[in-house]
Amino acid sequence: MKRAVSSTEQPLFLGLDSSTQSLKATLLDANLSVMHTQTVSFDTDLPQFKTQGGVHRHADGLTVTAPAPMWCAALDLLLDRMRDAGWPLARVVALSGSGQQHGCVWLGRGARRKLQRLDPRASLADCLADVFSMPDSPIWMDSSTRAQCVQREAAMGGAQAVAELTGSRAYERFTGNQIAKYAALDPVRYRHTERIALVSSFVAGLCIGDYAPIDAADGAGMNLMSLRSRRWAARALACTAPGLADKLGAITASHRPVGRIHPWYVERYGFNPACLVIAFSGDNPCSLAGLRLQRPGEIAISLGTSNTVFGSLSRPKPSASEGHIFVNPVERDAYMALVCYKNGSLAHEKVRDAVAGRSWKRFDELVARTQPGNNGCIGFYFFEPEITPPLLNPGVFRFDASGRAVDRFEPETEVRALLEWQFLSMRLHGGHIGLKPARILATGGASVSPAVIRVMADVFGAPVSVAEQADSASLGAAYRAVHGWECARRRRWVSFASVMKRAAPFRVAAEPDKRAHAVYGATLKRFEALEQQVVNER
Ligand code: 5FX
Repeated sequence: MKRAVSSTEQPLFLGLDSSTQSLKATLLDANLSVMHTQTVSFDTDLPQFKTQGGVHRHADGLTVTAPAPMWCAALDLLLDRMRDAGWPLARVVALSGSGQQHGCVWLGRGARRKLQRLDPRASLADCLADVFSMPDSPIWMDSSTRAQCVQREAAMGGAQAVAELTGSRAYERFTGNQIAKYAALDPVRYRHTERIALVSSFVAGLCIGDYAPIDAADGAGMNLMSLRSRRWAARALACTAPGLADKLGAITASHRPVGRIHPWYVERYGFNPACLVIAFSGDNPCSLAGLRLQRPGEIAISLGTSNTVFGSLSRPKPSASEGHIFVNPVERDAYMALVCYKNGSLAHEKVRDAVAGRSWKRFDELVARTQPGNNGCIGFYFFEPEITPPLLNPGVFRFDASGRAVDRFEPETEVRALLEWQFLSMRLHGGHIGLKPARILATGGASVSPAVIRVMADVFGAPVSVAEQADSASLGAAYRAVHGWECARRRRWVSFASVMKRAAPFRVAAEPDKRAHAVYGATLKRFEALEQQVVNER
């Protein structure tokens, strides 16, 4: 099976996306066209891990974890499916990947040796069954570290100081606060932990059979890295846990190779032994690459398990009140600003199931029966503790045109209220951190709905294009594999834009309606005041 790619064969590029609910793969040809995709869904394909939506929600309502061994089993199954479907894996010259951000994987003493000595006769799940010092990995949906956030912010000089140092004030889900919690809970386990990886760097490590460095874009979501120097910040490490720098390993630029694929993949699946593994990054940085956001004023709205709104920035202004600044994974010396919502697609589905008989078609028909502005009705659908605005005590709140709280809306009012809430909130909070769109790129499951795209275009007053492949993180990971490979091949920095010239342009799916946009402009102040009222009351 071992052989190099011959000069007559086109090189191929692979992107992996270890997201909250699934592991996906995207295979690209040399013209950047998608040849194949493949998905493993954690709940249904790996029922032995008993996840719901890829996670375990704990009884306190705040702790959310995912079983780390599941990510190994998922990669085994994904590779089997790629091989069984006849993917030409021997032609893959570079691969990269994406991971849900902030979650961490704790690897015990001896884990590195086990990674290095993967045995091609056994699965990853079997080879690595006992490498985890903490098999339940805290993930981005967790909100259980308020105490650690307060304590670490105080130690670092306050929320604004932390935002300026790391790009965000201390957030419950950010890795540094999670490490502080679990290191204090069980110091012995912490001492016996050899490496703490992010989900992204962990899966990169599975590919190279070694510990892989954390890339600067995902590293910015930890409250541990200096945003400007792209190194671990001594002040942030000092108030987290002893000896942490050694356990975290190095930080690398996102376009850099972290190694070649481990022989395990060559023996077992026929990969090309020369296949380069480019640093893995977070799902949002990878989506930024997948949506090829390049010009100022281009913003992305990703409608996934989390909803996010983000865009590229050259001069970031980290704020203690909202949003995050991460490192841009595909532009040198640039940044990205992001606002994240926990109540994304699951909130959307809950409302659909309650009033539209579990049907997206029916949901869209109901939206079409109402007018922009929803006759003054506004709702807030916090089924889970929320990140933006920060709210630990969930609940659903509805207000009629006179601002009176009401218990229920008619089905058509309810569906529009859900969409208007999501996009008005993005316009409000994204605007506060400088995300003012001239053009929007939409991605994620709900972006296929014309009703969703219409409300989005009208709320923002900007044309919306829809990514053809809803999973922009896995596509972005594959694009980053191309970019990293080009930089490595030419031994110099190559601009991402020049590499992406070959990719097909996005088509505009909705132009904004001026009148509808004016209605939303007039609604925004009222929306902001009601949101504040809801937050104050919780
Ligand atoms: C971003 O800060 C988030 O927490 C989420 O979008 C996760 O990355 C979802 F995977």
